[in-house]
Amino acid sequence: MEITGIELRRIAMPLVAPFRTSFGTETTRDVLLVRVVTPEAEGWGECVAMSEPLYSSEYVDAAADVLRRFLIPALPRELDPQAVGPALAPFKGHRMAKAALEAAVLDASLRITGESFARYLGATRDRVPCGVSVGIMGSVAELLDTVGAYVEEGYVRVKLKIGPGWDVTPVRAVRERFGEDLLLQVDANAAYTLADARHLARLDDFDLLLIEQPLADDDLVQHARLARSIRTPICLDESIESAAHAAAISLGACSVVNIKPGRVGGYLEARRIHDLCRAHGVAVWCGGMLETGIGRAANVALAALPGFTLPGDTSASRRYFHTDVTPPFELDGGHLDVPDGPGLGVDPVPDVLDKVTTATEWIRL
Ligand code: NPQ
Ligand code: MG
Repeated sequence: MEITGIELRRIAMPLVAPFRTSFGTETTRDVLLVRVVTPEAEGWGECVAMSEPLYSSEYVDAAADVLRRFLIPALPRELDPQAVGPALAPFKGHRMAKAALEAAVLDASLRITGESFARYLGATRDRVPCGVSVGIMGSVAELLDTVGAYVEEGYVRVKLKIGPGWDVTPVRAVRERFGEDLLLQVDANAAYTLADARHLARLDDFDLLLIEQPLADDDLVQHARLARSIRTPICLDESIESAAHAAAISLGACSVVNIKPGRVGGYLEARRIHDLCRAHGVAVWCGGMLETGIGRAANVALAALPGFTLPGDTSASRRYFHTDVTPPFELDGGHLDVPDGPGLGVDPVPDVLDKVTTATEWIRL
């Protein structure tokens, strides 16, 4: 099956509430969608880069540029998901752009063969338990209200975004209000240095599942040192960009890995990291990048693999958006159903998609 052409579509999705992390505040999700068209089916991929290079070096305009200038021209005309990674490998980095293109090829291919993402990736469950990521708030009272509402909705695990000046106090307050049975973890998005080790050790009192990315992306050696001076397990996010990086585990830099398909260059690399970690008895969970229903569908499929033993940031659509571009993902007893239709198993709703689209570009192959 030959690819006819590829559409790059920019959409602007207003968030239900501003999302504040240690690196900034977002009010609108600026998303690049990739649509691969063939005579028999089309496939969708979502690029998770942010509009600014604050989480990683990637950003949406750069992703669109590298896709149109280098990645799409290098793509084999024949629709073959396994061939995408090798064809794009000569181009360094730009993993989020590569992941979106590979996902779109994979979706088109699976829609033709009738297989779901979940089945193709090797999922062993038909629903996944869901966690929620809670931004930095203006006050502890506001945080407790927000967490309370998510717990009411059924989320089985809560992750608090932390940073210098917003760490021990909010974590203690949430632990005291919601009790020791609440599965609780924190995410610093690289906001600390090893000089903060004694301060971070104060979080040991709160029985956290893990602390995610306390130090800078490239501070693997310091993460290994920090791991020896705090009891809370360290989970890496930003630091792990490939299966090769996941070998950081063997350095003692972390004992848990957050897998985000975009960050590591695609769902196939994500599966390789899963397999590696599983073989070493290292827990993994599926991260989130405020995806629309398109990226969310694929993440939920990935999270259904057997090594994903911790709840992911695979929240319901309404956590982020009043109106999703697909039929909304909704929590049922703290779980999301894994789509089982061909490919992603969900389709964008044309009217909604048109309303949020800010630009489209057609690239003929
Ligand atoms: C994380 N995500 O695990 C990220 C980072 C993050 C769900 O906590 C716009 C787009 C804003 C992507 C803010 C969660 C974002 C973003 C934070 C990703 O580190
Ligand atoms: Mg993170």
